Amino acid sequence: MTSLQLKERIEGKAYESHGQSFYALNEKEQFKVVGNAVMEYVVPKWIESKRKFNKKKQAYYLSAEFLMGRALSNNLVNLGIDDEVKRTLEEMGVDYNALEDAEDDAGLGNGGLGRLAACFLDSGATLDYPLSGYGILYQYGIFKQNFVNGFQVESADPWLEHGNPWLIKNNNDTRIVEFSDADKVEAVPYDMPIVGYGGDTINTLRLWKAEAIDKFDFRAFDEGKYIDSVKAQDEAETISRILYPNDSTTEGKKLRLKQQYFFTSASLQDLMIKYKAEGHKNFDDFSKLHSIQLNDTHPALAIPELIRLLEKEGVEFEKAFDITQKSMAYTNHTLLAEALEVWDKGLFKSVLPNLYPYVEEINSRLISELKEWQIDKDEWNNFLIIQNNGIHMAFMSIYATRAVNGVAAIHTDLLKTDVISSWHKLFPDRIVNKTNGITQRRWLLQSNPQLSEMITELLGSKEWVTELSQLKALEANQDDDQVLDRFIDIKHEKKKELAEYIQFHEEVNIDPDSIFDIQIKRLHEYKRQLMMAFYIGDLYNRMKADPEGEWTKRTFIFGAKAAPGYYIAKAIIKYINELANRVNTDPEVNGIIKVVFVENYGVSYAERLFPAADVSEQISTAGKEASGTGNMKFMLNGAVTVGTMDGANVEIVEEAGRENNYIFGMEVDEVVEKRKNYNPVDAMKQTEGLEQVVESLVDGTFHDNNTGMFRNLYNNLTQEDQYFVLEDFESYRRVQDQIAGDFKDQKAFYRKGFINMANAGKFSSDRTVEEYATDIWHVARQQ
Ligand code: 26Y
Repeated sequence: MTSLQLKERIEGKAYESHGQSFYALNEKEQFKVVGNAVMEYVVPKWIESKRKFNKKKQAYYLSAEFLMGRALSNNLVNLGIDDEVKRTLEEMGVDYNALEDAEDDAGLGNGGLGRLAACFLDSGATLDYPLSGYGILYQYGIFKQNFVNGFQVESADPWLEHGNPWLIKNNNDTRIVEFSDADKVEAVPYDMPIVGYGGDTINTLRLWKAEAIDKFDFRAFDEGKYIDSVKAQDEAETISRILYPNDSTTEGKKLRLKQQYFFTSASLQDLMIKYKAEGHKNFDDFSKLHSIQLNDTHPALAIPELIRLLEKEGVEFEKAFDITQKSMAYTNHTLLAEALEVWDKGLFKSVLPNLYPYVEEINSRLISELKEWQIDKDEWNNFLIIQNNGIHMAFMSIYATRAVNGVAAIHTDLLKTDVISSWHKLFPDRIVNKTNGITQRRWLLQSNPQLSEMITELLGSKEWVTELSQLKALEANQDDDQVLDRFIDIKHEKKKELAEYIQFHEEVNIDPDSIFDIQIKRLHEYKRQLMMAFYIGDLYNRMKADPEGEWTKRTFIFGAKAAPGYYIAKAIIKYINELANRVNTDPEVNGIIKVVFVENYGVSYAERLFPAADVSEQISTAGKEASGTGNMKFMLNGAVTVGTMDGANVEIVEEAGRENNYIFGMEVDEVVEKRKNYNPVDAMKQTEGLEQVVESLVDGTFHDNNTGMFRNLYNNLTQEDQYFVLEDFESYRRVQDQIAGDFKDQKAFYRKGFINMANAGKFSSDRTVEEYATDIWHVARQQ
């Protein structure tokens, strides 16, 4: 395609879709038109990909969340037409960066679990694996976050408002989902192309939108009941209206249950209809052609649903169970007991009366096996799917799938030895580890072109883009002054870019010469944003006491959304904003330290933050963070980690060396030991300066606008401190102070970051997907 052809295509699209000249359109419209032009390029390859995977075994990633972010640059880069398109747009007088910024993020996820799904799709397509995604087309993605007086305020995210060029509605594949005999809706699929790097494979993310079967009630309209006439449509659409902005804590919400059933049932019907259309006379080969990965238990209703659908096709229960078990695998993403999904039995029966009997049958099958294996009755509550009026989705998922995996080595070990150890004894081969990963295409190639270019030059090839382990060869350059200087210059440039962005969006002026110390992730007590805030509070107090001291310049950056109903998390946001306000307006310190809490942290903001980081904060209480994936994005961009021995941090330091990172705090066994006998007030009083910081919550230093929030936070800490913020504070402060010292020798400091980058190879999602494909899915690449 020549640049003239592309120009004509873009101009033609504008006439067609807007009845206007391309040049008269606003940025959002221009983005859409360019997206449409790119789709013309995508579609033929997409059809070709579908053809090459036809009749081959395929993997299906069922997930309630796909945190995709933007697609324009990703698609252009992966298609290899980014230079060409940018040049053409430039010739047309279009500012590409503005166009890129006009795309709304596809924010169909809360955090790590949703972003992991997106990275996996990118890797699957890049590696030419037949991997499709199945999820929900939420009308509203993760809420938008604003700060008003330092408080988080949420608003809706109407990401589809201006249309979306990447979604193709496929009416022919509409399925009917039956909640009960009287409650049925249509599931209408919208397909998004997943363009692999190199453009050889284009896979599909199929997102279901709920609609009424009878969209308009003529009778009601005739009778003048206008609202009633569209009531059915409105009710049906509610099912795919909004992503639950909740991570970790489950709330027995009827609508969430409906969402889960809605997309799993539609997806399975989809697979079965296609299977039958291929001419299979029975379902004997179903599990040989399908691997269904359950992304946590959110799609676990797929288990009884597949059995139900198979029985409807005449397959008897035992056989259906066998096919289901052979087809499915389950990924666990949490160690927090409160995050394991348990549905109220009454609620379940009322929403899904036709499905419930199958859950009972699965449970009965389990009981007969427990008897057969002579498991002591006292132990049964470690297994029973139905118990105490609850339906345990994790138990069902372990029992009725082929493989269960954790997402980092330490997490998988804790699953085996603690959380589900009884199951591990029963099925010693079922639980396996698949350490998470991230796609280097988005998190380095696109978001950090400067560093990418340097890497390509040093390695003499661009192969690292699909073979990240090649970064290891960069270790040979770790003592090369010129290389380190250039690495430092690039980091500085990314910090300058971020500083400009933050100046514009947050109206805070930050200094690119200071250490950029960044914590970005969902807000949760176990992730301990509060501990970093306490460090800043303590540092502030020390600086005030010694204003003439030699203090290192530092910028502390936070980005986090709190679940709207998570009161303590919201109190922490308010506290950090108050602290930021104090520090940033105090002329005695604000030339040295700054604190910024960026508003509305999401994928696109993340793409600016990771490349600009010097220090990555991964400070969860040991044993609580399953893996983390932000930690890997920082590492890949050459930051050092200040972290606990938790999640994938363990493997990060295993790869890059403990000496190149800042590890602190209690380890898992110490946490277990400490919990037996912990007095938070003692811990606070024994740590110099800590009491003053904690007291500042309630002694009038900071104000919570009389909400009582800070008192609550204070009580929480001093009475329980279940995540050991006060206990770990001293060792955290020690490494943080050490960083301030180490930064004075820039070369030595950035050398550590460089070594981290060189050792990030393991954390490519290409490696992870390869492991899933070989060990669990048994699917083959098709070039
Ligand atoms: C049940 C519902 C309320 C719910 C919704 C979302 C529960 C959990 C979640 C999301 C969980 C999540 O994002 N977990 C994270 O998964 C990452 C990918 O494996 C891990 O890296 C990270 O440690 C874990 O917290």
